[in-house]
Formats: sequence, C-alpha cells, structure tokens
Amino acid sequence: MMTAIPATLMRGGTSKGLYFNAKDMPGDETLRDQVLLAAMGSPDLRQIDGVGGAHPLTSKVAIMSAPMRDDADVSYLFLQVVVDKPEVSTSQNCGNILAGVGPWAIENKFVEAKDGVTPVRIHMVNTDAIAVAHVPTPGRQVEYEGDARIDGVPGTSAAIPIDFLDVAGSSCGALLPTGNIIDEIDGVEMTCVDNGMPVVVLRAADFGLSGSESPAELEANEDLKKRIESIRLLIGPKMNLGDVEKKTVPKMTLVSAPQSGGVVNTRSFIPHRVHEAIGVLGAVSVATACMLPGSVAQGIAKLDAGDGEKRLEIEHPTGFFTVDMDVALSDGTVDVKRSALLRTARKLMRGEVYIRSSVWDGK
Ligand code: NQM
Repeated sequence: MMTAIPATLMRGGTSKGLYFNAKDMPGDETLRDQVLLAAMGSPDLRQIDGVGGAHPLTSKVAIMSAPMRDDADVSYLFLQVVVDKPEVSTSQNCGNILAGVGPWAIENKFVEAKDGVTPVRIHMVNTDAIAVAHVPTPGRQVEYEGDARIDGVPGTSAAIPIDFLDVAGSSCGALLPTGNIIDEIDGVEMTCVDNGMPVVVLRAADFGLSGSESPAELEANEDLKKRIESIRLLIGPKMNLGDVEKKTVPKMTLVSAPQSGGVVNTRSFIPHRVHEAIGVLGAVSVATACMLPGSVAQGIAKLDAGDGEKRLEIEHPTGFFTVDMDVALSDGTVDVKRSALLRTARKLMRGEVYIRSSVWDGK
C-alpha cells in the first residue's frame, strides 16, 4: 500500500526540494521525519527510491503553515534531509529554498496576489526571523519566466528580490557568536559570524590552498576534510550551537583574495560537501565578516570602507553572489540594518509524492 502526499517540487535559487503544506504532514515530528526520509529516498547515496537529488543541495524540504507571527503572511520551516544517513535536521535555515516560498504561498492562497508585484512576508521558523520576497504577479498570477540570471542556474527566470530584516544572531544569539572577532583552534585563526547563517570564516592559505580549487578537488582532499571537520566540532559549541556532530551548521567557508573583481573569493563546506556556489544567508554572513574590522578576511577582502549602502560581490565556484547591505559601523562591529539579494525560483512539478503506507502508519 502506498500513501500519497500533496507536494510541489521547486527549484529555489541554486537548490531544489519538496514544498509541503503543514496540514498534509504528520503533526508528530518523529513521524514527519520518517515520512520525509521515505519521500526523498534517504538514507542512500543515490536516493534511488525517492525524489531526492543525491546531494545536500537537492535534498531539501520546505513546510509551510499559517503564520505563527502577526507580522508575517506565512511561516516556513526548512528541513535538510541528509542523503546518506537517516537524519533530518531543522538546525539551519535555507535562503535558497526560501526563494520558492513566496510563489508557493501565493499559489496556495496564503497570500492574495496583487496585479504587478506581491510582497510576501515570510516567517522563517528555523531562526524566527522575517524575510520579504517580492514576487512578480502580473495579472495576479505568479510569473516564473523572466530575464534575471543567477550564477549556478542555467538560463533566466523572473527576478525575486528578497529583503532580510532581522537576521543578525538569529541562530546563535549574536552576530559574533563566540564574542570574539578572532578565535583560534589547532593554530588556525577564524572569524565566526551569524548574520542569518552560522559561518566559520577561515583563510584558504592557512590550509595550504589557493582558494580557487574546485569543489571536487576539495572534496577529494581527505586530510583537509578531517581538519575542517575537527575544527567545526570544536568551534560549534563555542558558537552556542551545542554539539554539532549531527547538525549541518556551522558552515565552514575558506576565503582568499578575489580573482574576478569581487570582494572576496569563497569555497564553502556545507559542512561535508563543498557548495557549487554559496548559500544565500551563508553569503550574507561572509559579506558581513568582510566588513568587520580585525576579522580573518581583513587584508584579503577588497571593499570600500565606511557606513551606508554597500553592494558586495562574493565570488564562488560558479560565479558571483551579489549582496546589498545597509550597514552602520561602530566600535569595531557592524550593525546590518538590512540585507537584500536577488534569487529566482521555478515550479517544476506539482502532484503527490508516494511513500509506503507502513511509514505513514509509523510501523
Ligand atoms: O545559506 C546550502 C543553499 C544552502 C543554504 C547550505 C542557503 C543559505 O545553497 O541560506 O541557501 O549551506 O546548506 O541552499
């Protein structure tokens, strides 16, 4: 016997996943996680018996519900379904999957579309923060086609500008979660930042790397992966994240001098695979680290000093990620009043995902 669950498969930014209405999911979290593992086909490196794409970036889930906050139109819970282990994590947010939430919320009647552009206020449950996605809705219909290009996605789609209002410290309690601008573990210096995503920024050169290695080269370097994971396990608790062994945060980003006119060049361990680009909130956190006086990015990042509106082009393996920020600098720290960026999303399929009824029945 099979159980059918209504679902939409969407590309959100440079990620892909299943989008569900909470009313179609089991209320019990343990059962919900079993259902998601079954839907995606985890644990299995190929996710062959499910719809997951066999990579962390394509093994993601969004569950939407009526807004839990008065200042939101919809609440969005992000879940990372681990590919090769029977684990589902809500320990992080995802700004890429977020890009599909606005269109989904309009098409699923959480928000009434305006003729033109519809702002959707999204409560990001994982971090209890608000994002505003501006979804193109000419004739009160979501428009997916357009001429916006984001690096890491072939072709063009309709632009969805997203504003983040209150993400500083949203996972760790502070923009500088350890209270320090520099921490040191195993003789390696790092700057830990949470501006929407807990990220440990490290110098690629401190690992004997140029910083321009491909994700495949970095993933093939077993010694490097071990060193980075050992640092992650030690620094995670100091970032108020508790034991991070089974968590997908913090992300570990290696920075080096920009190669193509951007602010900084990056390679991000997320945390066990290397991102083909960079996460959305990951990029916002790295951009913030670049502005912090005394961070490990100082002397590497190339950017204009001072307060106000800034556009930061973060280089990654497949191009650039553009972050717009409005910042106030004071006493060696940076107050980010607003960060904004551009994503695109596309509905790929809508229907029902089938799982074995024995899983749904909790047997
Ligand atoms: O940082 C990958 C992604 C992400 C997360 C990851 C993200 C973000 O590219 O907001 O988008 O770091 O796990 O989808």
